[in-house]
Amino acid sequence: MDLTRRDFVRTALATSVLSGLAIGDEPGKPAFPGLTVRMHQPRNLEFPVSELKGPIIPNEQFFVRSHFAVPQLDVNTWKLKVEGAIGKPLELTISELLKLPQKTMTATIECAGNGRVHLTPQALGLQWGQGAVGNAEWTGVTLASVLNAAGVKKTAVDVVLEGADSGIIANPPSPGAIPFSRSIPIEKANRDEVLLAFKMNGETLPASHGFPLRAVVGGWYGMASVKWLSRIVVSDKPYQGFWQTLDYSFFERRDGQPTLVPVQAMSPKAILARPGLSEIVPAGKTSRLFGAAWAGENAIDKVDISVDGGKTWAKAKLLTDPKPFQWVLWEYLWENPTKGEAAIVAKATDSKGATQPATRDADRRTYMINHLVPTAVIVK
Ligand SMILES: Nc1nc2c(c(=O)[nH]1)N[C@H]1C(S)=C(S)[C@@H](COP(=O)(O)O)O[C@H]1N2
Ligand SMILES: [Mo]
Repeated sequence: MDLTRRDFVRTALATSVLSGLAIGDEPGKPAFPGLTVRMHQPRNLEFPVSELKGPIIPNEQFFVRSHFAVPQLDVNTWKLKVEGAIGKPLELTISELLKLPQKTMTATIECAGNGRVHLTPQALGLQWGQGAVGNAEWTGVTLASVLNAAGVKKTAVDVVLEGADSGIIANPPSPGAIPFSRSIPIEKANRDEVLLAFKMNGETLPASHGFPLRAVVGGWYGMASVKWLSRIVVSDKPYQGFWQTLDYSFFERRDGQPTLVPVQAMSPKAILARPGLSEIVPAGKTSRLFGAAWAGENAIDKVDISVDGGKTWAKAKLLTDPKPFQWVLWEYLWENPTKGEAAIVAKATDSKGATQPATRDADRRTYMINHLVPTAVIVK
């Protein structure tokens, strides 16, 4: 079912009123019940993974990662500019975008810093636990269809996505106020898992998730999925913006030399939703271990579980169909646990055989955190 412009503006109004109410923090009253506050201004909120119920995370529970305050955009005057190495510069209104063929896609978005609290020594940056990740159904138009309308030149190598939000970053220092922006190489930009989305789980995109339009780059870490999209620049040179050089970059070894490259595709990873850290598990009974696993552009092949800190492994049961771009849910029935402390580890392997490393690779700096982390529980 396609969304018309009238529906869009109507639901958009309702959404902005609701989010307006949530902006002021009333003492003693959480503005976002059900999410863990990692930073108040700008708002950064984590999904408490123990609350995981089904494959789709409801909009109110989807983690929020924003570098600047939410820009207040009026959908009636908002336009998406398309410029650079193209035949014809465009300025698209929301009604023009809604006329392009619409597509709905389920995709997992994980922040590249998810799990940072597990790094030792402590790393700079938001101290995310396991919950800077979510899976939702996104509706929009493909970036390829917009690029097609603009007529991309043969010389194009990168597509820069720019948000309407901006500000000064202290560490590392930005050159004054800069907008949030990221690029996607032209090959990836033309793939149909790269959406410009105006709906999230069937509802108008909430303000904190990028209203009126955001990118959803299937299979990549969250920083590529630019929110509050305002401008697309097709570039004939590789883009070297702040958010993929000084920030969101890691060391790749080329000819033995560590070379900084932008963080892109998600690595395989499993998280344990239940039981939680230090939870008491009844001895001699059957306990259900439950969680999610994803592998970026690839599908999950299997999830292995260890209840002895990684010495022995057994296969978990996958509860949903493994597909690229979206997570699976899994469970494991732990029979007859014996009294004492136990360390649970969940390990994802993808369809290409890639899996999670036992130890942290320092070349990844403070991003792409998928080394195995045991969860200690008490059996009694
Ligand atoms: N314009 C803009 N887009 C952005 C960001 C931002 O700060 N500004 N944060 C990025 C990062 S780092 C992540 S992980 C995802 C988070 O998306 P969400 O807040 O909808 O969960 O948005 C990305 N898109
Ligand atoms: Mo992120």
